Amino acid sequence: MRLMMRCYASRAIHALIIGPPGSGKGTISARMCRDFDMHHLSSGDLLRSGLEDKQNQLAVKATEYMKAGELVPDDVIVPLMLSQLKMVPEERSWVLDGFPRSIFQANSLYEGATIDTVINLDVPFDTIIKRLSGRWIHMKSGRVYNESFNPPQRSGFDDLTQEPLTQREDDKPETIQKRLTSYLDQTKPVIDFYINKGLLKSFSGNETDKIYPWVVKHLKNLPFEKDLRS
Ligand code: G5P
Ligand code: MG
Repeated sequence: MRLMMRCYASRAIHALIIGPPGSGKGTISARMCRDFDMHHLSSGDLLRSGLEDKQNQLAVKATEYMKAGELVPDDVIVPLMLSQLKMVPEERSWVLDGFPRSIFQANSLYEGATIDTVINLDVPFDTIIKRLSGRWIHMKSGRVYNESFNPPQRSGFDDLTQEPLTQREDDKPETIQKRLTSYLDQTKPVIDFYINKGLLKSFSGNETDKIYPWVVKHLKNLPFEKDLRS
């Protein structure tokens, strides 16, 4: 199945995945990377990996915002993400997870890159709140687990490295609430931005396993792939 999906694409796919905290952006991006051979760039993972280096000034500046469940300022995140994107080889497909999250970020990205599609995950907030309390992550790689949905093979340890898993500081109930509020205030307008550009595709539901096959179908039917098949 994986090989078949790869040869549908006549050129690299440039996709964004947006949605509220805990909507499954990381989980679905990982599956897209597996099935479509894409490069995954997650703004949250990049910021968290920088936090391990206490000399990293950017990470130091970002920490307080992340802990508080607020968005990191645009002047920090935009240069970080655009510079990371420039490092991806031109022929490579990519998915940007968690960026952009403000109209300023969306405009900056629109000027700096071509986007083929924007996948919007529309998952109810009560579902999200239940999921996040059971989330465990492998900090270095960004691999995500969940106690009920996709548990690690050995409880508390990463499947590939066998290193210990941790819980995110911003997954505390009070911080989750703040993240949801900042999503409504700052990130929801980004949906209208991409509707106006004709790029948005929304997927609604409670279960990633039901949403993902629709995402696959959508990616396989992007216009440039149809051209290849005709
Ligand atoms: P992040 O790291 O981008 P959020 O808040 O956008 O954080 P998060 O929490 O990473 O998003 P997600 O990636 O959408 O969530 O979801 P996920 O990790 O795949 O799934 C959540 C949990 O549900 C997991 O345990 C998963 O296994 C489970 N799950 C998935 N599907 C199902 C299912 O069907 N059923 C069940 N039962 N479980 C399921 O950003 C963090 C912070 O960084 C800063 C901000 O401070 C932000 O708060 N930041 C930015 N600031 C400014 N601008 C930006 N662009 C920024 N990007 C990051
Ligand atoms: Mg994530």
